[in-house]
Amino acid sequence: MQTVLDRNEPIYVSGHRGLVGSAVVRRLEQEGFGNILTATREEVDLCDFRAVDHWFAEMRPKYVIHAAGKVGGIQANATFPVDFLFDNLMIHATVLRSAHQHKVDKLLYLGSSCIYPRDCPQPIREDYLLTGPLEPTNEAYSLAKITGLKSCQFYRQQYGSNFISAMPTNLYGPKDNFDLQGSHVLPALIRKFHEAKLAEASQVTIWGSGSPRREFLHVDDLADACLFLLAKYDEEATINIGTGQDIPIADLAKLVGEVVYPKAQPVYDASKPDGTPRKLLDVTRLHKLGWQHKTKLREGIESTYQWFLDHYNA
Ligand code: GFB
Repeated sequence: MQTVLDRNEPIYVSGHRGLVGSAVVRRLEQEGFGNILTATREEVDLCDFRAVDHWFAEMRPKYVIHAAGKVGGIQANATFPVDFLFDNLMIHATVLRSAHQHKVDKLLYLGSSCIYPRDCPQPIREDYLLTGPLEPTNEAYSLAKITGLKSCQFYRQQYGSNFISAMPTNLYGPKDNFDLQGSHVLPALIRKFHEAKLAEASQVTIWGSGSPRREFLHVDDLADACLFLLAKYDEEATINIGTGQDIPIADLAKLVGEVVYPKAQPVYDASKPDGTPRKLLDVTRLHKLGWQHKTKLREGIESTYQWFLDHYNA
């Protein structure tokens, strides 16, 4: 079945200022959607049921792409589990409840590849969910995102809501978080090599051993996949979104160094956690539906570094 998306109907993108939300808004504008609804945290606190319900009653979105969430890298997740659990639980509980009560036609909820068990077989298929223990460094965030995924399935079972969920792999791109304490690895390495260039430093410190492998999808590709799924996917099962290729952190560091500042050599800080050894997504189902990513990793790093230079006065 295909949902014929009416570009004139109101479509709400939560988290529109963030890495994912801003990419989704850019894509919707490119596609000619003329009624994109967004709300700042000051306009509506997504952790406040009454505020969200009042906003939905007033704005009456027909579609929702739910990209809002409290996100962060391995260190932020390991340091603030209460915040990552509570904020993300509330953010999807309020939005899904109001989406149901105010008869949203279709909602797409975005999770994360960290929902899967730490040591499950690779590449990770969607049906590996809840088959083993989670990675401790991001267990709180993962539990919150798993309940979001399951909530979409329960609304479908109990009320027939067309709420779908997708699990993206690690993302990067414009409007990423470049703060060295809270960010993910790719933007952190861009900033670290950039600062090494400014200081003419000979080394850049990489956390952990460099042996974990990660898969990286450019956020513009994710936004394209979101529109694709909003139009073409109506199933209860969650669906992975990724590139199907991963890279050791050590090779990522070399690649970022080549793009930003080849003179600095990576050195490894073993006191920092490695986190999940690997979390490569199986994207067979998405490929069978007809979607493929476009942005190659090196191109994506180059364009993200250019965005960083144009927008981030580090
Ligand atoms: O991207 P990252 O912070 O999160 O770390 P995860 C990925 C790998 O990069 C880890 C290493 O093995 C880090 O030790 N790394 C090396 C660094 N240098 C750095 C650095 O300077 N900064 C950072 N941040 N990492 C996240 C979850 O896990 O994945 C989130 O915590 C979310 O909840 C996200 O699911 C997609 O990929 O390990």
